[in-house]
Amino acid sequence: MVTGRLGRLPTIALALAVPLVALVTVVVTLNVTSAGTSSAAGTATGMKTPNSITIANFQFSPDPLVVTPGTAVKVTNRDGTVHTVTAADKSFDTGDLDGGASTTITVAKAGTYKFFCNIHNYMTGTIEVK
Ligand SMILES: [Cu+2]
Repeated sequence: MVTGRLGRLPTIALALAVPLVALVTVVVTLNVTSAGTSSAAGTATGMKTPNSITIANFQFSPDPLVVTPGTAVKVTNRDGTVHTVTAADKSFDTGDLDGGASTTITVAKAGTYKFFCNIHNYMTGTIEVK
């Protein structure tokens, strides 16, 4: 009797657990799916790929910056020193950007653009337009 009861209990627990696990799996899957869909639209131009380049501590970030063609990219210089964002192929150039100042550059065509600071040539970055 006792053995039979003990033997039956896990079966009942299992019978209850299986639909519960299935339900939880479905709910989690739905959440992940909806979160993925909404974040794809929400963060495409937000958190994941900001339309901006920040210069700080003699570094460009993000690097690479990925944008779609024609995107206006805001460049902000957070250093106390003048910097530039100058394309290697000269397709864009902020010119001298004072510390604390910001400006906007636009890259119309798809491609990978290497750029550098015209004052500190060791400062380099990349914009991927696609
Ligand atoms: Cu510089």
